Amino acid sequence: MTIKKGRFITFEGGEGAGKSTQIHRLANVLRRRGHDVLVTREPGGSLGAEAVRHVLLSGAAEEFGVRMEAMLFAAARSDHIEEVIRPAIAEGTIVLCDRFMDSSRVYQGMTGNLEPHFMRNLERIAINGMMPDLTLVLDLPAEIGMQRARARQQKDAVPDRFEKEELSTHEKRREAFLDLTRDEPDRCKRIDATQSEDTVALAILVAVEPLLDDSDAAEPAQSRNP
Ligand code: T5A
Repeated sequence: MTIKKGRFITFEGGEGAGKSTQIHRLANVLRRRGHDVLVTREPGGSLGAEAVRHVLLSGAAEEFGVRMEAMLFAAARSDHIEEVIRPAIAEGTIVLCDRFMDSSRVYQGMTGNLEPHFMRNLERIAINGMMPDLTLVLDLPAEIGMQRARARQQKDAVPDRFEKEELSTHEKRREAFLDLTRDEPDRCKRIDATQSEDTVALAILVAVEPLLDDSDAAEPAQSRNP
């Protein structure tokens, strides 16, 4: 009996960069190729973490400070990993996660000005060894991302806790994500998200392909169109 290899792929980037769109496209391609795929997201993805998601994105935790928010993101991440991600990977599933630890590094660490030492310790405890095999950083100017996010929102929807921040803050986050791709080039790949959805999907498939072992798949490849 061969043991299927689980994989852990995370999608990162600014608001409206196209992460959800591309995760679903990639999931469809991988499923057509016979892989077991789990699509999940942060903050959230498990019962406990979804409860914390509401507290964070509604802004209810904002008044308690960025340190408290960072700890809530970490608590949600720990629950998500132990309840959902680690068991799925152990079963040979390809887990695609919309945001993960790099969002904490950027949003709370970099633009939240929390001390690197504190952030590193929090990350180590939260992820408990569950490092992504690959992180795709969808990169585009913050202004375009915000426009896309606003266009998608329903007319009377209010921006969440993080969307409402200054454009200059979102630009700093873009730079911080790009720094990650330079600091950890083996794990983090930059994807030009200004391109059409189809072109971005193809670039993502090219980045993911080396991780895949189609002998793990249940059926032969049928379609390669992302
Ligand atoms: N956060 C999260 C932290 O601060 N710390 C953390 O540790 C974590 C995990 C999560 C918030 O929490 C913060 C970061 C975030 O602010 P969220 O609601 O989950 O918030 O939102 P986001 O992850 O930011 O996701 P968005 O929904 O804003 O954006 P996506 O998923 O990147 O974009 P998507 O796919 O929904 O696309 C947006 C629009 O653009 C169009 C789509 O059709 C859609 O309308 N689009 C394109 N248009 C043109 N060309 C393309 N190539 C396009 N691709 C998509």
